[in-house]
Amino acid sequence: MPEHLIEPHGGTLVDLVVDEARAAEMKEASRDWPSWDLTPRQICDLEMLVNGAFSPLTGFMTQDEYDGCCKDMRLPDDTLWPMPIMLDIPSDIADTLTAGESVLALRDPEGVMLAALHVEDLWTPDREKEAEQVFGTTNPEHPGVDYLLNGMNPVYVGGRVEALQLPHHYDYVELRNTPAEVRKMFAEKGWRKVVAFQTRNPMHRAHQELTFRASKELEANLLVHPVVGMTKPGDVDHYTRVRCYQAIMKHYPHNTAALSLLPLAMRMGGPREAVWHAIIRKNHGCTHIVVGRDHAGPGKDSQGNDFYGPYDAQELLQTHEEELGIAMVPFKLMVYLNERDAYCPIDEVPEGIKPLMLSGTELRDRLARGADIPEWFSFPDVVSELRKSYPPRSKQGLTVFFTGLSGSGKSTVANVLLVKLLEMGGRPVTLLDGDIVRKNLSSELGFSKEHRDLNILRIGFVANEITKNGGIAICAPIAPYAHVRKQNRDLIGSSGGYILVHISTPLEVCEQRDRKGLYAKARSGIIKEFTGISDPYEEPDDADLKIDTADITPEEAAQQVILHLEKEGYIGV
Ligand code: PPS
Repeated sequence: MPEHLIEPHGGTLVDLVVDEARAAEMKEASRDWPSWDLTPRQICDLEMLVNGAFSPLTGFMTQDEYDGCCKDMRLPDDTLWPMPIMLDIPSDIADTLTAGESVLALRDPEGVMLAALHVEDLWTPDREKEAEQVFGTTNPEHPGVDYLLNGMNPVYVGGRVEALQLPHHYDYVELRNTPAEVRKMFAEKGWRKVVAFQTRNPMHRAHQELTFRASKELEANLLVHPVVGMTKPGDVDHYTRVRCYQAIMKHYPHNTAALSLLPLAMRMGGPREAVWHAIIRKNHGCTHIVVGRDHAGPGKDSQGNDFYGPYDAQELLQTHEEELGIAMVPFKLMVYLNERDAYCPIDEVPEGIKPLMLSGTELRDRLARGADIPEWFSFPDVVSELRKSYPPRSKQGLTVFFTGLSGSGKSTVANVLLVKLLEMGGRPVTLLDGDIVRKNLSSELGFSKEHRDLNILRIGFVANEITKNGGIAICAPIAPYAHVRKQNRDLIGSSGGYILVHISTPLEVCEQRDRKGLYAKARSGIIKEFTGISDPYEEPDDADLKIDTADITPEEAAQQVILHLEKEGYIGV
């Protein structure tokens, strides 16, 4: 793109924060306004609107703006804007509003009023159509489509926004800069040409090589501009990533590169999202933006097919860069050449040389095993940050969740396991036995399905906290229902290890043992809703281990669990 078309330090910036007098007036008037507590994604969108990152937008889209944006990426005045920015609300809140009259107070989750929305439009969108137009698919395996179809409220409300304040952040405050602050920083540093690097992943050597190469080729400074709002579900958390970015910044020459965090909620919209990212970076005063392979890609569908072609984003942005006044720096995948100890774009690999790469899956696997991560792939200070957040399995927290009938031997085996793990040491161990939980955490609950589910979810909540913080939780309730066991697995599995042990001792054996005399009472009807007798037990089909204690000792059963944990890497030397 010709240099003269690039506008250094961006164009006009929107600022939606009102002055003190207007703020006082709004606070007074808000007593009569209906309120809406913003969702995490809406808070991100609001922040980007208010601080001017979404310039020229001055509020949430009206239907006209939305229709044009979805259809052909244009606002009614023909301005290019590729991503719909709407406020979605439930019908009961929408029913309290009148278009052209109402003002809606927008509040954070604690109820603090951040802004007012002057309601200009209210409508129920056709979200399948929106998905097709914006994302090119209605397949909910696309995370942007999933959020749109399954995570949003049914009514959209559009109109001008007036803000009292920006959403407050307590983390990395010095790195969270508004577009105006970023432009000011560039001006103070004398940076006229700045290339932005958008990322939602930890940065390794390939990223450093790519960005350094881009800056050198353009003779431009570099803004490392990672997204810390919402990214793709399952991504590395932003605390870990920011520590990695801080580490990598030391690997650029002094005074050539800066780091700033962007509170954007990504949609993983590939090509359209690349255009959106470029507008946002232009608003931050950048003159160039790096767009690599599969920019803002949503991953593959369950058939293994990509939603977009690897270079679709580059192609779409290329057609609009002149109009936008920010130049795209297209980059191919960077690979390592061992023979030359150097990185190069994949299409420039000399014949006969086999390039080296490490996939994200391979990296995660190596972290989980505590295996070596080669220096050609990542800087040791970045790897050390990742290792702190992703310790090997033998140092991760985990939950061993026993399920089985009353009298099946759960508690006894769980107690032996507790002792064996305490003998081994290394991690704190907590036993959440069924009976004990019912005396404390769930003392007011009975045995209806509703109460049993609540009991199991409470146990899951506590076990998750223990697991998240690196401890071992041993749980031993009956947990007769598969769907809540599954909910616990999903929750805890994202914090550490989760092992489901089905103590499958047959009902006849449990009843014969009848250590507490409960089966006799259940048979004679004194105890109602008794699991296995007058209440269901759904056998797990997802158990990691199945142990029948009819013919083995509790010590032998506990050993089976320990050997399984060792096999899975949760116990190591
Ligand atoms: S559940 O279904 O998971 O919430 O049950 P749990 O919290 O593990 O509680 C089971 C223990 O409570 C005693 N008990 C009963 N069990 C099943 N059904 C009924 N109706 C019932 N009433 C009391 C029983 O002692 C269970 O302990 P365990 O250790 O399983 O024998």
